[in-house]
Amino acid sequence: MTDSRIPDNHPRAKSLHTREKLINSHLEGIVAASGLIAHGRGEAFDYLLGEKTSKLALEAIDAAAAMFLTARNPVISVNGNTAALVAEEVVKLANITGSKIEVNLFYRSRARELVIKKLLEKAGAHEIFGVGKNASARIPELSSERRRVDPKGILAADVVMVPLEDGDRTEALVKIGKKVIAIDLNPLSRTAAKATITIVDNIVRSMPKLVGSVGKMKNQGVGKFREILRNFDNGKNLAESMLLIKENLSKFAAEGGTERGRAM
Ligand code: PTJ
Repeated sequence: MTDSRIPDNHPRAKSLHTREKLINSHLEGIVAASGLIAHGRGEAFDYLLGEKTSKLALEAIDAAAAMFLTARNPVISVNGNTAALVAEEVVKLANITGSKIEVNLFYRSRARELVIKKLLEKAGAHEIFGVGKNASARIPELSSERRRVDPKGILAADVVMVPLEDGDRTEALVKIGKKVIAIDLNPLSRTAAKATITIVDNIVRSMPKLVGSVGKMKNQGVGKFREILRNFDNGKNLAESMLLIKENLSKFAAEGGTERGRAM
């Protein structure tokens, strides 16, 4: 474990605690070394997005909720970072949407599969797909370890949620007919561009909001879900997220560079 000396009144205490959680999870074998770098990239975009869930992200969250609620066989794909940061929310989302949970790793090892499975079970999950021999199917056109999927999980799914994904697999999943929901702070990433719905937000903020949105929407009719999905345009949402970054930069610059430096 790391030696936590983060004072509660530190202006970036929340972000430092998240980092510490990831570092500890890396030491426990949950998060890949590269997952720490991936988080740093995400943090950089979070700065530019103002470190809050935008109206655009809320629209994507509602569209994702509608997609879950119209899915026949939804699956939430979990990697190391997702497990470390939002294991409980993954289980809540799976329970409220009737989704399966599958472990799917870029840096796959038996030890990591098992430690992530254990973490998800501790968070309340009953059945975890994609572990060991169960990941016996292959996604065509993909050479990374992410090609290995569970025939009863991702392979059979109509909707797959892939938080913190690499672009290759998102593209491959879409090619084999899956609808893909991604969470990615980087609106410029290939994952963001290739997914059916991209939530441009920090997974730590957006997962509880997604659970809340499903809860609120759940009792509305399927007609309402379809209407939300018809009105959602992922390309437009991403383009507007890019413009939001531009507007934020203009606003930060107008506030004065040194003032900003104190706050972030
Ligand atoms: O656990 P494994 O073995 O499956 O490996 C997982 C990583 C994350 C290492 C692997 O999927 C990877 O290399 O991902 P990438 O290609 O670096 O992409 C990660 C994306 O997630 C980047 O575009 C980041 O901006 C984004 N990201 C990082 N942290 C967050 C995030 N998005 C939302 N919330 C975050 N907290």
